[in-house]
Amino acid sequence: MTKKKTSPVYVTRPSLPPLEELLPYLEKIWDTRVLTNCGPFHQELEQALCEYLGVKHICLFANATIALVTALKALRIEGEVITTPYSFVATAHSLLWNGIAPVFVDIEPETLNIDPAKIEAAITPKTTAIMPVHCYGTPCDVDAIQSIADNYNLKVIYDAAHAFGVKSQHGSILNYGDLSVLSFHATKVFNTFEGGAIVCPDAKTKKHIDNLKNFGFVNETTVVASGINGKMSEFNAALGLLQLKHFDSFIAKRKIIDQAYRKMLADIKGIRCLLESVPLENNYSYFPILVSPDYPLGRDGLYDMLKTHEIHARRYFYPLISEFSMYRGLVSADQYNLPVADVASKQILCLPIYPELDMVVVESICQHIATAK
Ligand code: T4K
Repeated sequence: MTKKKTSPVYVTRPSLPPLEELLPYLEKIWDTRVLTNCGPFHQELEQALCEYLGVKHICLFANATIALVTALKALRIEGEVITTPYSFVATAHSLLWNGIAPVFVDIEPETLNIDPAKIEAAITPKTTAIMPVHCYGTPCDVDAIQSIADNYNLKVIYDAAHAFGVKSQHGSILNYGDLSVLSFHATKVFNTFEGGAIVCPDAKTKKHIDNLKNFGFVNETTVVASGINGKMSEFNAALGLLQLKHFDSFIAKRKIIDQAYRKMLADIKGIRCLLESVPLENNYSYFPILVSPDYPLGRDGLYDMLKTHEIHARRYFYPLISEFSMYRGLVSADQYNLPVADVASKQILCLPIYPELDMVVVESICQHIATAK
């Protein structure tokens, strides 16, 4: 028997269904010649996702970034929006694309999500919304955020790019706020190669968003808004239908890896796994650890050392969004305003996790971490 090749190891690898299962879907597309513009697979996937995720309405998109931009447009958000600096840059970029000023608020040390206790102080007469992120799929403090939003009449748009399938005891985490945005990018737990979606609470909002993602057309000759082309193609939608069939098994495998890491990393000085979050159903999308200065190599030393073994961990999210040149000048981007995020970004390391990751590799990663000097 040939030895299975286990390197290089990346932070993630996309899960894919068996290729032969895709062929009947492709045959259908070739037969009908319906390639895009909200065809049958697109409609079928929207329906299937509503049922699977336990949400009322969903609008598929070409990717999450366009979906975030469109979500803000759909709710006519303007002025200032409170958000987290500890995220992928697309979160804040979606605000700039709408001419909105981001206002960064620090994060909680345990969840690394926006700290609700610090939101109120950042509200000004120009504030119109809050855009929190369920970072790594860990739910934000949705009740605290909603209560602030209600008090100040603000909208809440969740960047839920990491939160596919996450459920609390009250059901899907995607049902909180005014809108939630998902990513189906290749690096996400549920992928359609590229893709994304907006989860919305009512049919009227869905219709409005569907118009916006199709240039603003409502019929052949009428354009009612300055929309964009954000549509998901039939190929991506067909792939999504197939991925959904395998999704539960992908998550079960991720859970085993998550638990193995927790066990093997438990007693290593200077290494802290983020708290196991408490939702009823987790998605194990990332495996973040915090590497404190008393770890012999420090965070960057560990990152480099793993690389020499062809293990490509990633520093999600370093640098903070607030450190990029287009945000650096904002008052709220000042490091003194964001002490918890600053420390987290300097200590964070996301270890490889994906369904096909061999347990032998997980063991060797932990061994490298444990024996570093
Ligand atoms: N909001 C949040 C909170 C997000 O995290 C993201 C995306 C968004 C919004 C925007 O969603 P989309 O518009 O993308 O739908 C990656 C992803 O490109 C990005 O989607 C993701 N967040 C972010 C956290 O990570 P990179 O630059 O780290 O990706 P890359 O290409 O270095 O990939 C990481 C590893 O994954 C590679 O080393 C190997 C593996 N990989 C990657 C791709 C693309 C594969 O094996 N196959 C692949 O096709 O940003």
